[in-house]
Order: sequence, then C-alpha cells, then structure tokens
Amino acid sequence: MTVETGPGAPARILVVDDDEAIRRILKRILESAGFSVDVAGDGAEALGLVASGSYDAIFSDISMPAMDGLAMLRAIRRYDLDVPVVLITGAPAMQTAMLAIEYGAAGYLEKPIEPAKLRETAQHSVRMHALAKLKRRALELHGKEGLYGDRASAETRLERAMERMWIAYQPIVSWKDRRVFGYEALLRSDEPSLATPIELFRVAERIDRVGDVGHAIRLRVADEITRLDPGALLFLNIHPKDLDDPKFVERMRPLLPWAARIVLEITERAALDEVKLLHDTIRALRAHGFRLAIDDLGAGYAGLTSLAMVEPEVVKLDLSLIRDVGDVPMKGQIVRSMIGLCAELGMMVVAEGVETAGERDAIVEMGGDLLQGFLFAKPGRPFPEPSFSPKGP
Ligand code: G
Ligand code: MN
Repeated sequence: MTVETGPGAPARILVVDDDEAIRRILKRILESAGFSVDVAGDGAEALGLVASGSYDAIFSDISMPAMDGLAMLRAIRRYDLDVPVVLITGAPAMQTAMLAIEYGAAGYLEKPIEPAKLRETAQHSVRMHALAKLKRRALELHGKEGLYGDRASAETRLERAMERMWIAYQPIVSWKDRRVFGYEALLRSDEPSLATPIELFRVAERIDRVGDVGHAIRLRVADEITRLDPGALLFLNIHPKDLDDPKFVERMRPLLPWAARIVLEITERAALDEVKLLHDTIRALRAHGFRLAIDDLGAGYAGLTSLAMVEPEVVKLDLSLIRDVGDVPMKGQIVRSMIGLCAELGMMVVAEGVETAGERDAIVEMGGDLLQGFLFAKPGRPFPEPSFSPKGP
C-alpha cells in the first residue's frame, strides 16, 4: 500500500526522536502503512533535512536534549509554513500539549504510541498538508484586495448604520436533495455609506465597536430563527476579534437554545494565529453545541493554522475559486481535490457564490453537493426560497 499526496509519489514523513529504538519502531509502522520515512536523532539534524527536502508530515518527540520539540517546531516554520508537525509527549502532559497546539503543532500523540493511532494521525496530517498546499495555490490564482479607506465621523455613521441594520438570509442548498440545507445570515444596513458588512465592520474596528455590532446581529438572529424551518441550519459569521474577547461566549447566550442548529463561520481572511484565545473560545463554543466552519477558504491567509486549530465541521470554498470553475482547469483541479480531501477528513463542503448552471454542474460533477449563490437565491428578508430550475432565477 502506498499513501500518495500527488501523482505517483508516496507521502514523505520525518520522524525525530533521540531514542534510536523509538525511531526504528515508528519508521517501521509508518513504512508498512505505505509512507516514505526519514529519521533524525535530534532537532538540528531534523532542521537540516527539512531545509533540504520537503515533508508531508513530521512526528517529533517533545523532550529531546539540545533542542526540544517546541523549539524545533518554531525553527521548522522558517523553512516550511505548511508542514503539519505532530508532537509526541511522554507523561500525560496536557499543559505541554496545549502549548504545542498554540505554537502551531498539528496535534500530539501520547506515549506509548498505538500503531493504529499513529497511522491514522499520519494519514490525517498528510491530507491536511495537501489541503494547505492547495489553499496556497488557490491564493496564487488571484491578487489580494486593498484594505483601508479613511473617513471622518465614524461614531455617528456607525450609530446610524446600526439603527438601520437588518439581516439578509441566503439559502445554502443540497443539490441532490433539491432542498434547503441552511441559511447564511448576512448583515445589511440601509445607511448607504455603510451598507455592506465589510464597510461597516471596517469602521467598527477602527472605533473598537466590533463586539457591539456582533451582539446586535446575534440578538436579531435569535429573534428571527424562531421562524426558520426546524430542518434548516443557520450559518452565522463570527468576527475574528470576537474570538479574542473573553466575554464572547457569555455574549452568545441569546443563541444558546439553538446552538445545535447553528454553524459559526470563521473567516480565513484574518490571521487566526494572532487570536490568542482562539483555542479556549472554540472549545467553549463546541461545548455549547455550536459547529464551526472555515469561511472564504482559498481567499485569505495561506498555511495550516485555521484548519488545524479549528478542525471545522464545514469548509466554505471562496467564491473566487468557484467562479468559472468548470472552464479554468487550474481551479477545477484545486476544487476537485479540496472536495475529495474534505470528504476524507469528514468535513462538509459548501461552494459559495455559485452564479451559473455551468458552475453548479461542474461542482456537482466533482462530488460537491452543498451550494450557495445567486443562481439559487440572492440574500433577502427572512427567508427567501431558492430556485432549483435548470437555469436558476
Ligand atoms: O464572506 P462571506 O462568504 O460570508 O460573504 C458572502 C457574501 O457573498 C455576501 O455578502 C453575499 O451577498 C455574497 N454572495 C452570495 N452569493 C453570491 C454570488 O453568487 N455571487 C457573488 N458575486 N456574491 C455572492
Ligand atoms: Mn460567510
């Protein structure tokens, strides 16, 4: 059996441990599972190998003389931003394990290592790496948009916009079932200069009111979800700043009764590794029953962080990847592989911004089923019915 990441070549794994016997055992288990395995006896040797070759995953002991696993992890990131590093801990060291995740480890394994668990983790890491690499390629397909536009009287304009805000809902459909899978809630305002969420949040960020805007949205959604068909999920965007607010989970209270029907979307457009409380917030949200999605995948930051830290239930492919997906071979390849990998990782995939029957058919042919976009319905007052006719509305 061979574990492949691309055409032909088996996935490459590096094992780092100062104990020769452990290196040999791990190598044998992984090789019998079809991986190509190199070993290193310490951090310095490992770094030399990483600098000169590329690996799909690295398994490393945490406590080693000279350079420990965490220090090595930091050094590795200078050569390779994406490669998943799984740290191996001796004693049940929750503290170290959490630290490892904070430093960007893809996961950790406890000794003694069970072969099945090792193989499964290797397989998972290799797929995560492939997905991270695809994301980086997706980013290269398009340039990034500019960020700022300065204006005065932000306070007043934000107040006015908030008084005139409403929530638009856009259906996400299951194409094979021809039914509504859920709705994404989208902020709108009748204040013309701040009509879109991007502009409104840009101003809110400047005057530190992001938390209040989010709260107002959630209150409105909590009210409107009572009228939503119980079979439909509700997708709600979360601002990255919210994730760093110690009061955030408490402020989600109005939505707690519906947590099991709510998928919180975390955008890739922000750098999640700067969110210090990400880990705690995510854990608390999950404990309440919320599910999580990575939004705008393929449009934001490259790298593994968002996927590894969030391990989302749902991945939403950015509309820039979906546009003309059937006609641009490079996009087609990326999207097809993303859909396949997400399925293997147990993540649901939503294709965003589907505008034409051609895009829809291309995605469906690639194995995608959950679709959102103007082809089915524009965002509108609660709750617009999608159109399933061949050409769309
Ligand atoms: O970043 P996020 O994915 O949450 O934003 C969704 C945005 O995409 C909404 O503002 C929505 O109006 C817009 N949108 C939804 N469907 C389509 C579509 O088919 N085409 C385009 N161009 N935009 C869309
Ligand atoms: Mn979204």
